[in-house]
Amino acid sequence: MSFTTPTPAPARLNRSELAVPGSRIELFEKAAKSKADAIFLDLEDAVAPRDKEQARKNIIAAINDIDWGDKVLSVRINGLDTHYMYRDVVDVLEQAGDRLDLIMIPKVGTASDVYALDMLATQIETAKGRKKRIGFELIIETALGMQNIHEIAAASKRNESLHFGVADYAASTKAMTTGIGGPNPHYGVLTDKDGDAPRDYHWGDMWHYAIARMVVAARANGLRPIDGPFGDFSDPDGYRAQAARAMVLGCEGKWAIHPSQIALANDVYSPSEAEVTKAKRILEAMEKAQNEGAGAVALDGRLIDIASIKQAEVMVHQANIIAA
Ligand code: 1VU
Ligand code: GLV
Ligand code: MG
Repeated sequence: MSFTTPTPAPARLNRSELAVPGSRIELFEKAAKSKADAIFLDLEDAVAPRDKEQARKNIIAAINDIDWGDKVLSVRINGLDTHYMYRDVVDVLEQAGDRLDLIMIPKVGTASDVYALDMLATQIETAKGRKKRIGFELIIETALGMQNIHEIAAASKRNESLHFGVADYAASTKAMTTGIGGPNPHYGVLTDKDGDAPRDYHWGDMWHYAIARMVVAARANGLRPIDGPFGDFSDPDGYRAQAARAMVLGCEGKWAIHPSQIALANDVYSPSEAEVTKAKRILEAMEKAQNEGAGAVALDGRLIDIASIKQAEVMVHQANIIAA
Protein backbone atom coordinates (compact mmCIF):
# COMPACT_ATOMS: atom_id res chain seq x y z
CA MET A 1 0.00 0.00 0.00
CA SER A 2 1.04 3.57 -0.60
CA PHE A 3 1.52 5.76 2.46
CA THR A 4 -1.24 7.91 0.92
CA THR A 5 -4.75 6.63 1.63
CA PRO A 6 -7.76 8.32 0.02
CA THR A 7 -10.34 9.57 2.52
CA PRO A 8 -13.68 8.03 1.55
CA ALA A 9 -16.65 10.33 0.90
CA PRO A 10 -19.57 9.88 3.32
CA ALA A 11 -21.11 6.46 2.56
CA ARG A 12 -24.46 6.75 0.78
CA LEU A 13 -26.52 4.20 -1.08
CA ASN A 14 -26.44 5.43 -4.68
CA ARG A 15 -27.56 2.44 -6.77
CA SER A 16 -30.26 4.40 -8.59
CA GLU A 17 -30.38 8.19 -9.03
CA LEU A 18 -33.65 9.46 -10.49
CA ALA A 19 -33.59 12.60 -12.66
CA VAL A 20 -36.59 14.87 -12.13
CA PRO A 21 -37.06 18.06 -14.17
CA GLY A 22 -37.60 21.03 -11.82
CA SER A 23 -40.31 22.34 -14.11
CA ARG A 24 -42.53 19.24 -13.70
CA ILE A 25 -43.89 19.62 -10.19
CA GLU A 26 -46.39 16.80 -10.73
CA LEU A 27 -43.43 14.38 -10.71
CA PHE A 28 -41.99 15.45 -7.35
CA GLU A 29 -44.27 13.42 -5.04
CA LYS A 30 -43.99 10.40 -7.34
CA ALA A 31 -40.22 10.64 -7.19
CA ALA A 32 -40.28 10.98 -3.39
CA LYS A 33 -42.40 7.81 -3.11
CA SER A 34 -40.26 5.85 -5.59
CA LYS A 35 -37.64 3.28 -4.65
CA ALA A 36 -34.77 5.41 -5.97
CA ASP A 37 -31.82 5.67 -3.57
CA ALA A 38 -31.09 9.21 -4.73
CA ILE A 39 -32.93 11.95 -6.59
CA PHE A 40 -31.66 15.00 -8.40
CA LEU A 41 -34.06 17.80 -9.08
CA ASP A 42 -32.92 19.35 -12.32
CA LEU A 43 -32.44 23.00 -13.14
CA GLU A 44 -30.19 22.31 -16.12
CA ASP A 45 -30.85 20.52 -19.39
CA ALA A 46 -34.30 19.10 -18.67
CA VAL A 47 -35.60 22.64 -18.06
CA ALA A 48 -36.27 25.08 -20.92
CA PRO A 49 -34.72 28.55 -20.54
CA ARG A 50 -38.09 30.26 -20.07
CA ASP A 51 -38.86 27.92 -17.14
CA LYS A 52 -35.56 28.25 -15.28
CA GLU A 53 -36.68 30.79 -12.67
CA GLN A 54 -39.96 29.04 -11.92
CA ALA A 55 -38.16 25.68 -11.71
CA ARG A 56 -35.82 27.15 -9.09
CA LYS A 57 -38.81 28.25 -6.99
CA ASN A 58 -40.50 24.85 -7.47
CA ILE A 59 -37.40 23.03 -6.30
CA ILE A 60 -36.86 25.18 -3.22
CA ALA A 61 -40.50 24.70 -2.17
CA ALA A 62 -40.29 20.95 -2.84
CA ILE A 63 -37.12 20.49 -0.78
CA ASN A 64 -38.79 22.27 2.13
CA ASP A 65 -42.30 20.79 1.87
CA ILE A 66 -42.10 17.23 0.54
CA ASP A 67 -41.23 14.21 2.68
CA TRP A 68 -38.24 12.76 0.84
CA GLY A 69 -37.84 9.89 3.31
CA ASP A 70 -34.27 8.67 3.57
CA LYS A 71 -33.36 9.44 -0.02
CA VAL A 72 -30.21 11.26 -0.96
CA LEU A 73 -31.47 14.60 -2.29
CA SER A 74 -29.60 16.72 -4.81
CA VAL A 75 -30.18 19.69 -7.12
CA ARG A 76 -28.50 19.90 -10.53
CA ILE A 77 -27.56 23.52 -11.06
CA ASN A 78 -26.86 25.15 -14.40
CA GLY A 79 -23.33 25.22 -15.81
CA LEU A 80 -20.68 27.76 -14.92
CA ASP A 81 -20.89 29.18 -18.44
CA THR A 82 -24.50 30.32 -17.93
CA HIS A 83 -25.90 33.32 -16.08
CA TYR A 84 -28.33 31.06 -14.22
CA MET A 85 -25.71 29.32 -12.13
CA TYR A 86 -24.92 31.89 -9.46
CA ARG A 87 -28.58 32.40 -8.61
CA ASP A 88 -29.22 28.66 -8.60
CA VAL A 89 -26.61 28.26 -5.89
CA VAL A 90 -27.50 31.40 -3.93
CA ASP A 91 -31.26 30.85 -3.94
CA VAL A 92 -31.13 27.11 -3.30
CA LEU A 93 -28.58 27.29 -0.50
CA GLU A 94 -30.12 30.38 1.09
CA GLN A 95 -33.74 29.25 0.91
CA ALA A 96 -33.78 25.45 0.91
CA GLY A 97 -33.47 23.81 4.30
CA ASP A 98 -30.99 21.26 5.57
CA ARG A 99 -32.86 18.37 3.92
CA LEU A 100 -30.77 19.02 0.82
CA ASP A 101 -27.69 16.79 0.74
CA LEU A 102 -25.86 17.61 -2.46
CA ILE A 103 -25.45 19.95 -5.38
CA MET A 104 -24.79 18.36 -8.76
CA ILE A 105 -22.44 20.42 -10.93
CA PRO A 106 -22.76 19.74 -14.67
CA LYS A 107 -20.06 19.97 -17.35
CA VAL A 108 -17.20 20.43 -14.89
CA GLY A 109 -14.14 21.22 -17.02
CA THR A 110 -11.36 22.17 -14.61
CA ALA A 111 -10.53 21.94 -10.91
CA SER A 112 -11.09 25.72 -10.74
CA ASP A 113 -14.78 25.20 -11.57
CA VAL A 114 -15.12 23.12 -8.42
CA TYR A 115 -13.01 25.59 -6.43
CA ALA A 116 -15.32 28.44 -7.45
CA LEU A 117 -18.41 26.54 -6.37
CA ASP A 118 -16.74 25.54 -3.10
CA MET A 119 -15.99 29.20 -2.37
CA LEU A 120 -19.57 30.25 -3.11
CA ALA A 121 -21.11 27.43 -1.07
CA THR A 122 -18.76 28.12 1.83
CA GLN A 123 -19.66 31.82 1.91
CA ILE A 124 -23.40 31.11 1.83
CA GLU A 125 -23.19 28.39 4.48
CA THR A 126 -21.24 30.70 6.79
CA ALA A 127 -23.44 33.74 6.19
CA LYS A 128 -26.67 31.81 6.63
CA GLY A 129 -25.49 29.51 9.40
CA ARG A 130 -26.36 26.35 7.47
CA LYS A 131 -25.71 23.42 9.77
CA LYS A 132 -25.15 20.69 7.21
CA ARG A 133 -22.28 21.01 4.77
CA ILE A 134 -23.42 20.53 1.17
CA GLY A 135 -21.57 17.87 -0.82
CA PHE A 136 -20.82 17.96 -4.54
CA GLU A 137 -21.69 15.51 -7.29
CA LEU A 138 -19.67 16.30 -10.41
CA ILE A 139 -20.73 15.36 -13.93
CA ILE A 140 -17.85 14.53 -16.25
CA GLU A 141 -19.35 15.11 -19.67
CA THR A 142 -16.93 17.12 -21.76
CA ALA A 143 -13.57 16.38 -23.34
CA LEU A 144 -12.07 19.06 -21.07
CA GLY A 145 -13.56 17.46 -17.97
CA MET A 146 -12.33 14.03 -18.99
CA GLN A 147 -8.85 15.42 -19.62
CA ASN A 148 -8.71 17.10 -16.20
CA ILE A 149 -10.66 14.45 -14.30
CA HIS A 150 -7.94 13.63 -11.74
CA GLU A 151 -7.48 17.27 -10.65
CA ILE A 152 -11.28 17.74 -10.64
CA ALA A 153 -11.80 14.72 -8.41
CA ALA A 154 -9.28 16.09 -5.91
CA ALA A 155 -10.47 19.71 -6.07
CA SER A 156 -12.69 19.92 -2.98
CA LYS A 157 -13.42 18.12 0.27
CA ARG A 158 -17.09 18.52 -0.66
CA ASN A 159 -16.68 16.13 -3.61
CA GLU A 160 -18.64 12.91 -3.13
CA SER A 161 -19.15 11.39 -6.57
CA LEU A 162 -18.25 11.55 -10.25
CA HIS A 163 -20.99 10.91 -12.83
CA PHE A 164 -20.55 10.01 -16.50
CA GLY A 165 -22.77 12.30 -18.60
CA VAL A 166 -22.75 10.25 -21.76
CA ALA A 167 -24.99 12.50 -23.90
CA ASP A 168 -22.98 15.69 -23.49
CA TYR A 169 -19.75 13.70 -23.60
CA ALA A 170 -20.70 12.28 -27.01
CA ALA A 171 -21.48 15.80 -28.23
CA SER A 172 -18.30 17.28 -26.78
CA THR A 173 -16.07 14.61 -28.30
CA LYS A 174 -18.02 14.83 -31.58
CA ALA A 175 -18.85 11.13 -31.45
CA MET A 176 -21.11 10.35 -34.41
CA THR A 177 -24.09 9.07 -32.46
CA THR A 178 -27.45 10.46 -31.38
CA GLY A 179 -28.31 7.73 -28.85
CA ILE A 180 -27.98 8.42 -25.13
CA GLY A 181 -25.79 5.69 -23.63
CA GLY A 182 -25.46 2.07 -24.69
CA PRO A 183 -23.75 0.65 -27.76
CA ASN A 184 -23.67 1.87 -31.35
CA PRO A 185 -23.79 -0.52 -34.33
CA HIS A 186 -20.77 1.20 -35.91
CA TYR A 187 -18.54 0.47 -32.93
CA GLY A 188 -17.71 -3.15 -33.58
CA VAL A 189 -15.01 -5.56 -34.67
CA LEU A 190 -15.27 -7.66 -37.82
CA THR A 191 -13.18 -10.77 -37.41
CA ASP A 192 -10.37 -11.00 -39.96
CA LYS A 193 -11.05 -12.46 -43.39
CA ASP A 194 -7.79 -14.42 -43.20
CA GLY A 195 -8.82 -16.42 -40.12
CA ASP A 196 -10.09 -20.00 -40.29
CA ALA A 197 -13.38 -19.30 -38.51
CA PRO A 198 -16.37 -17.80 -40.35
CA ARG A 199 -16.35 -13.99 -40.15
CA ASP A 200 -18.30 -12.50 -37.30
CA TYR A 201 -19.18 -8.93 -36.25
CA HIS A 202 -18.98 -8.18 -32.50
CA TRP A 203 -20.42 -5.00 -31.06
CA GLY A 204 -18.05 -3.23 -28.69
CA ASP A 205 -18.57 -0.86 -25.77
CA MET A 206 -17.67 2.61 -26.99
CA TRP A 207 -17.94 4.05 -23.44
CA HIS A 208 -15.45 1.68 -21.86
CA TYR A 209 -12.51 4.08 -21.73
CA ALA A 210 -14.53 6.99 -20.37
CA ILE A 211 -16.18 4.97 -17.60
CA ALA A 212 -12.98 3.13 -16.66
CA ARG A 213 -11.09 6.43 -16.47
CA MET A 214 -13.82 7.95 -14.31
CA VAL A 215 -13.77 4.95 -11.97
CA VAL A 216 -10.02 5.32 -11.45
CA ALA A 217 -10.22 9.06 -10.78
CA ALA A 218 -13.14 8.59 -8.39
CA ARG A 219 -11.69 5.70 -6.42
CA ALA A 220 -8.24 7.27 -6.17
CA ASN A 221 -9.93 10.18 -4.39
CA GLY A 222 -12.41 8.24 -2.26
CA LEU A 223 -15.41 9.20 -4.42
CA ARG A 224 -18.33 7.15 -5.81
CA PRO A 225 -18.27 6.62 -9.58
CA ILE A 226 -21.81 6.69 -10.99
CA ASP A 227 -22.87 5.85 -14.54
CA GLY A 228 -25.19 8.40 -16.17
CA PRO A 229 -28.28 8.22 -18.36
CA PHE A 230 -29.57 5.53 -20.72
CA GLY A 231 -32.10 7.32 -22.89
CA ASP A 232 -34.09 4.41 -24.34
CA PHE A 233 -36.41 3.78 -21.42
CA SER A 234 -38.34 1.24 -23.50
CA ASP A 235 -35.26 -1.06 -23.55
CA PRO A 236 -34.85 -2.57 -20.06
CA ASP A 237 -32.45 -5.25 -21.33
CA GLY A 238 -30.19 -2.62 -22.89
CA TYR A 239 -30.28 -0.60 -19.67
CA ARG A 240 -29.46 -3.65 -17.57
CA ALA A 241 -26.52 -4.61 -19.79
CA GLN A 242 -25.06 -1.08 -19.70
CA ALA A 243 -25.55 -0.89 -15.92
CA ALA A 244 -23.89 -4.28 -15.42
CA ARG A 245 -20.87 -3.31 -17.56
CA ALA A 246 -20.36 -0.17 -15.50
CA MET A 247 -20.89 -2.11 -12.25
CA VAL A 248 -18.15 -4.66 -12.95
CA LEU A 249 -15.77 -1.79 -13.77
CA GLY A 250 -16.38 -0.35 -10.30
CA CYS A 251 -19.35 2.01 -10.61
CA GLU A 252 -21.70 2.13 -7.64
CA GLY A 253 -24.91 3.10 -9.39
CA LYS A 254 -26.62 4.54 -12.44
CA TRP A 255 -29.05 7.30 -13.29
CA ALA A 256 -32.69 6.54 -13.98
CA ILE A 257 -34.28 9.01 -16.40
CA HIS A 258 -37.62 7.18 -16.09
CA PRO A 259 -39.17 5.43 -13.07
CA SER A 260 -39.05 2.09 -14.91
CA GLN A 261 -35.25 2.18 -14.70
CA ILE A 262 -35.11 2.46 -10.89
CA ALA A 263 -35.75 -1.23 -10.11
CA LEU A 264 -33.28 -2.25 -12.82
CA ALA A 265 -30.51 -0.15 -11.29
CA ASN A 266 -31.30 -1.26 -7.75
CA ASP A 267 -31.18 -4.87 -8.87
CA VAL A 268 -27.94 -4.66 -10.88
CA TYR A 269 -26.18 -2.76 -8.09
CA SER A 270 -27.29 -5.16 -5.33
CA PRO A 271 -25.02 -8.19 -5.11
CA SER A 272 -27.02 -11.42 -5.31
CA GLU A 273 -27.36 -13.78 -2.35
CA ALA A 274 -25.12 -16.28 -4.18
CA GLU A 275 -22.41 -13.62 -4.69
CA VAL A 276 -22.54 -12.53 -1.04
CA THR A 277 -22.46 -16.15 0.17
CA LYS A 278 -19.42 -16.81 -2.01
CA ALA A 279 -17.71 -13.67 -0.71
CA LYS A 280 -18.39 -14.74 2.89
CA ARG A 281 -16.96 -18.21 2.18
CA ILE A 282 -13.80 -16.55 0.84
CA LEU A 283 -13.51 -14.50 4.04
CA GLU A 284 -14.00 -17.62 6.19
CA ALA A 285 -11.49 -19.63 4.16
CA MET A 286 -8.92 -16.84 4.34
CA GLU A 287 -9.39 -16.42 8.09
CA LYS A 288 -8.71 -20.15 8.50
CA ALA A 289 -5.72 -19.93 6.12
CA GLN A 290 -4.23 -17.02 8.02
CA ASN A 291 -4.74 -18.76 11.38
CA GLU A 292 -2.77 -21.65 9.91
CA GLY A 293 -0.06 -19.30 8.63
CA ALA A 294 -0.96 -19.59 4.92
CA GLY A 295 -1.29 -16.55 2.59
CA ALA A 296 -2.65 -18.34 -0.47
CA VAL A 297 -4.95 -21.38 -0.53
CA ALA A 298 -7.41 -23.11 -2.85
CA LEU A 299 -11.18 -22.73 -2.58
CA ASP A 300 -13.39 -24.73 -4.99
CA GLY A 301 -10.36 -25.37 -7.20
CA ARG A 302 -9.40 -21.68 -7.46
CA LEU A 303 -6.68 -19.55 -5.95
CA ILE A 304 -7.62 -17.17 -3.18
CA ASP A 305 -5.10 -15.01 -1.32
CA ILE A 306 -4.92 -11.85 0.78
CA ALA A 307 -6.17 -9.70 -2.15
CA SER A 308 -9.27 -11.92 -2.23
CA ILE A 309 -10.14 -10.69 1.27
CA LYS A 310 -10.33 -7.11 -0.01
CA GLN A 311 -12.34 -8.15 -3.06
CA ALA A 312 -14.80 -10.12 -0.94
CA GLU A 313 -15.09 -7.24 1.54
CA VAL A 314 -16.27 -4.90 -1.26
CA MET A 315 -19.17 -7.28 -1.94
CA VAL A 316 -20.06 -7.85 1.72
CA HIS A 317 -19.79 -4.12 2.53
CA GLN A 318 -22.25 -3.23 -0.26
CA ALA A 319 -24.64 -5.95 0.93
CA ASN A 320 -24.44 -4.58 4.49
CA ILE A 321 -25.17 -0.99 3.38
CA ILE A 322 -28.20 -2.20 1.42
CA ALA A 323 -29.47 -4.24 4.37
CA ALA A 324 -29.02 -1.36 6.86
O1 1VU B 1 -48.29 6.64 -14.08
P1 1VU B 1 -48.37 8.11 -13.80
O2 1VU B 1 -49.12 8.87 -14.87
O3 1VU B 1 -48.82 8.45 -12.41
O4 1VU B 1 -46.85 8.64 -13.85
C1 1VU B 1 -46.12 8.67 -15.07
C2 1VU B 1 -45.15 9.81 -14.99
O5 1VU B 1 -45.70 10.98 -14.45
C3 1VU B 1 -44.08 9.23 -14.09
N1 1VU B 1 -42.74 9.77 -14.37
C4 1VU B 1 -41.89 10.18 -13.41
N2 1VU B 1 -42.00 10.25 -12.07
C5 1VU B 1 -40.93 10.74 -11.39
N3 1VU B 1 -39.79 11.15 -11.97
C6 1VU B 1 -39.66 11.11 -13.32
N4 1VU B 1 -38.52 11.52 -13.90
C7 1VU B 1 -40.73 10.60 -14.09
N5 1VU B 1 -40.91 10.40 -15.42
C8 1VU B 1 -42.13 9.90 -15.56
O6 1VU B 1 -44.04 7.84 -14.41
C9 1VU B 1 -45.25 7.42 -15.05
C10 1VU B 1 -44.93 6.92 -16.44
O7 1VU B 1 -44.36 7.98 -17.19
P2 1VU B 1 -44.45 8.05 -18.77
O8 1VU B 1 -43.97 6.76 -19.33
O9 1VU B 1 -45.81 8.49 -19.20
O10 1VU B 1 -43.36 9.14 -19.09
P3 1VU B 1 -43.54 10.61 -19.65
O11 1VU B 1 -43.91 10.52 -21.10
O12 1VU B 1 -44.43 11.40 -18.76
O13 1VU B 1 -42.09 11.20 -19.52
C11 1VU B 1 -40.98 10.58 -20.17
C12 1VU B 1 -39.76 11.47 -19.86
C13 1VU B 1 -38.52 10.77 -20.37
C14 1VU B 1 -39.94 12.81 -20.61
C15 1VU B 1 -39.68 11.67 -18.30
O14 1VU B 1 -39.55 10.42 -17.71
C16 1VU B 1 -38.63 12.62 -17.85
O15 1VU B 1 -38.78 13.84 -17.93
N6 1VU B 1 -37.51 12.07 -17.34
C17 1VU B 1 -36.43 12.84 -16.76
C18 1VU B 1 -35.68 13.60 -17.82
C19 1VU B 1 -34.52 14.32 -17.19
O16 1VU B 1 -34.55 14.70 -16.04
N7 1VU B 1 -33.46 14.52 -17.97
C20 1VU B 1 -32.23 15.09 -17.46
C21 1VU B 1 -31.24 14.04 -17.12
S1 1VU B 1 -30.61 13.17 -18.54
C22 1VU B 1 -29.55 14.32 -19.26
O17 1VU B 1 -29.23 15.33 -18.70
C23 1VU B 1 -28.94 14.01 -20.59
C24 1VU B 1 -29.70 13.20 -21.45
C1 GLV C 1 -26.01 14.04 -18.66
O1 GLV C 1 -26.10 15.14 -18.21
C2 GLV C 1 -25.61 13.76 -19.98
O2 GLV C 1 -25.28 14.70 -20.71
O3 GLV C 1 -25.60 12.57 -20.35
MG1 MG D 1 -25.42 16.61 -19.66
